Amino acid sequence: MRLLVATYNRGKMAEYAELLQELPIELVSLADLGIELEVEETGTTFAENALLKARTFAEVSGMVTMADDSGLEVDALDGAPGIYSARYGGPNATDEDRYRKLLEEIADVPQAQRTARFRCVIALAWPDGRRAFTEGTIEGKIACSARGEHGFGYDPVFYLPEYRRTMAELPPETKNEISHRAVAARALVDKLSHCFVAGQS
Ligand code: ITT
Repeated sequence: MRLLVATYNRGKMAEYAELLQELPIELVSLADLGIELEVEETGTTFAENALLKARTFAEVSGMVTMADDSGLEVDALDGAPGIYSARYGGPNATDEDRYRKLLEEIADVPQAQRTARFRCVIALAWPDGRRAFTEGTIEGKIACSARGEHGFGYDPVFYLPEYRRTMAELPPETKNEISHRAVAARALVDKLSHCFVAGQS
């Protein structure tokens, strides 16, 4: 079986290559297929946006396709940037612009109230219309300044009290054991393994 991992985010792609390596399937990227297509994320939830991406690319490729919609929910901002995490800071913002804007916005929020979580919803879409979802979260706090070189996105400002490090300070193997994406990917591996047992493709 071949599975299309539909993301243009290189950080996500690298993580899925590790997270899904135990599956006896060939992972195919959008770059492998030469697909360049902008999917407008018009949904109001992570699940809706993940499904929009997975269905669109399943239709275009004719392959079983997974996509994730993910982001950071900051309690002091009532859950923002949430589904708008990629669009926070405007269309030309870089990852660094986005986390700097976040740090500025909550500069006055005290330590105890800087709680946040990363959320990842994976949608799986078959060309015949079947679909499945998995989800993962990880709780943490927004740091006062950026630290660390690993990972991507908001990782340098996402502090894990248990590890006393930001996500970007953790080795990639550790992030891939505990992250929101790791939790969602493990559930996906379980679901896909059942498909194999059931003889589905
Ligand atoms: P695709 O839609 O092509 O997959 P994207 O980057 O636009 O790529 P999303 O719409 O799901 O993906 O937006 C995710 C946003 O949340 C984006 O700004 C990421 O940097 C951030 N994000 C998601 N997972 C993250 C992680 O593990 N660490 C840090 N930031 C993350």
